[in-house]
Amino acid sequence: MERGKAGKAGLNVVVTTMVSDSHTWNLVFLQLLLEELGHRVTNLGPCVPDEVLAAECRRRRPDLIVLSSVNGHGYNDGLRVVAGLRACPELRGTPIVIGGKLGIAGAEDGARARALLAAGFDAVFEEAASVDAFRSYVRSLPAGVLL
Ligand code: B12
Repeated sequence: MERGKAGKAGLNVVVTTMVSDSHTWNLVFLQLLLEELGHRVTNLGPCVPDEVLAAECRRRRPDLIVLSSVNGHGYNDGLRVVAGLRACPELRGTPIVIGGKLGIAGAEDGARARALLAAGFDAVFEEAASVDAFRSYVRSLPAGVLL
């Protein structure tokens, strides 16, 4: 689904989950949140295979890639997927973030987030409480604040 309500300013954002995850409302939530902030969102939907995700991002060259996962496999899926995205020369400098319910034991002590950052993510947002931090992160990106 692609919804282009925003004007020329703002970010082009790809919102997606990963191949193992069939949850959908997390993606709808993120799409609406980003559109409310004035950005243009391409929502790739659930269960996106790694190669489709990389191909879509290479083709669209978004300003931001947002991965969401809530099924408990997000940590492992994220480590694998970000390595694939960062291996594409066009996506080496693209902001890529991940969030949701990334494991099966809550947000833990930060070790999971540190490992995801080390693997190539620019930011990690665990659980619903991180939505405000995500909003601030988006506003901190060039063209992330609309005039
Ligand atoms: C509906 C649902 C399903 C439906 C999904 C239907 C669909 N088309 O979406 C079905 C029945 C298919 C399903 C299946 C499964 N589910 Co389910 N599901 C749910 C449920 C009840 C609601 C999810 C939902 O729609 N929430 C509404 C959205 C808006 O909220 P959200 O997803 O939590 O996202 C919020 C935050 O997490 C956050 N967020 C999410 N992503 C991101 C990203 C960023 C960047 C940021 C900032 C924030 C953020 O923002 C959102 C708004 O606050 C939850 C339990 C619950 N009450 O949350 C379990 C739940 C997510 N499911 C769970 C599990 C285990 C499964 C299954 C593995 C069950 C099974 N054994 O088969 C399968 C997995 C299927 C798969 N391949 O992924 C677990 C995950 C456990 C974990 N992570 O610790 C949960 C938490 C239930 C539980 N308590 O155990 N599920």
